[in-house]
Amino acid sequence: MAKASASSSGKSKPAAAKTTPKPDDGDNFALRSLQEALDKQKRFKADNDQLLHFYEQMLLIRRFEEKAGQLYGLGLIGGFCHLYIGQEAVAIGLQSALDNDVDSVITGYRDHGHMLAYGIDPNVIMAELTGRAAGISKGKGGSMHMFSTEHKFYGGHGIVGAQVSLGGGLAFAHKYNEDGGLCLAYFGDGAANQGQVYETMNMAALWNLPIVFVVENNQYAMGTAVRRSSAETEFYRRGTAFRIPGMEVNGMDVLEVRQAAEIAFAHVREGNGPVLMECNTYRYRGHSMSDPAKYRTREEVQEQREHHDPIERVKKDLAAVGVDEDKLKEIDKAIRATVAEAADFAETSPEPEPSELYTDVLVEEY
Ligand SMILES: Cc1ncc(C[n+]2csc(CCOP(=O)(O)OP(=O)(O)O)c2C)c(N)n1
Ligand SMILES: [Mg+2]
Repeated sequence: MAKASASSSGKSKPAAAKTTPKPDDGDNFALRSLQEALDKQKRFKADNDQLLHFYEQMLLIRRFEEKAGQLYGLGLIGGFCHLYIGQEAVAIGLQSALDNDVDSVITGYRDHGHMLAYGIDPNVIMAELTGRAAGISKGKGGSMHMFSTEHKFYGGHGIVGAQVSLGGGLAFAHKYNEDGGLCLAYFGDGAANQGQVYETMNMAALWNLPIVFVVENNQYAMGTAVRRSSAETEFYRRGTAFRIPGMEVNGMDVLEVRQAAEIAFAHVREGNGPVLMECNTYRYRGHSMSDPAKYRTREEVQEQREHHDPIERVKKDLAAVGVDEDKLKEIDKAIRATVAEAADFAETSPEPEPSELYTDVLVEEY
């Protein structure tokens, strides 16, 4: 009755205005405080040596991946192979801010760059790609399943989104063991729609775990563009339901990524619980080597390469502080030689013995 009379009078207020509580300013501030800190100073103040090191590391990933693409084309790499070209600034910006004595990292199958960011020998990474005994996973993991527990790098996972829950476990271990470390858990924009990601966020926030969730938003999940798959494309907002502060970062600028890492890691290390960081980036190559990439135009890729390339950007920064072009060429030459040597090693070193089929299957012997 009341409803009918209200509508007939034409004076009813919209339902949302009556029921939506005002956001709490305190909570709101806490969820945006890291973004505000980043907005105040967007780029890390690197000295010339640090800048050169970022350049060198990103270029190593680029050249390594180009070579891996060639070896794949020659049939020397079997199975899947997902290249990281275009996304280099994300792994380098973040991992350069880690404390490698205590912090852990976990990611999906697009993992070569994250391994190289540790300074792990390119020979053993390339040898893993070609399935050789000298590979970092003894040639039995391949492109998607690389591990280095020595560096606290826990893979290399082929199941989309699974690494996020495992990352929650790593963060739990940091807290339980009181080792002062944090876990950096990377996942893609596609993985961000997996249910287990949010179960992990809930538990991580509830238990105040030291974890930084990083969405590497490269705009596509296989052939599906973000806007076709995701109702909320601003991934940094997705922690709001769990009171996890979000940060939106230009993943094509290594200095911005590094600055965001400084802010996020300090927050986590102070015992404030998880952070969700979205790094906006772009993959230049197909999803994997077998992707014909018909879901986007050449012009779109070209636009990113020409105007947003992370390596070109750092080159401009280096030029601005007076680093000579010849010096950069020299570095490129040395990197090409390192990568050529890694490819030779990966082609010529022996395959695992057949008996290796029966090892590393179970943790213990039964
Ligand atoms: C649970 C699961 N579902 C589906 C797949 C198949 N798959 C492999 S990669 C991928 C897309 C993931 O995209 P995104 O998370 O954006 O990561 P990106 O490849 O862009 O780095 C899919 C659906 C899978 N490996 N695991
Ligand atoms: Mg993606």
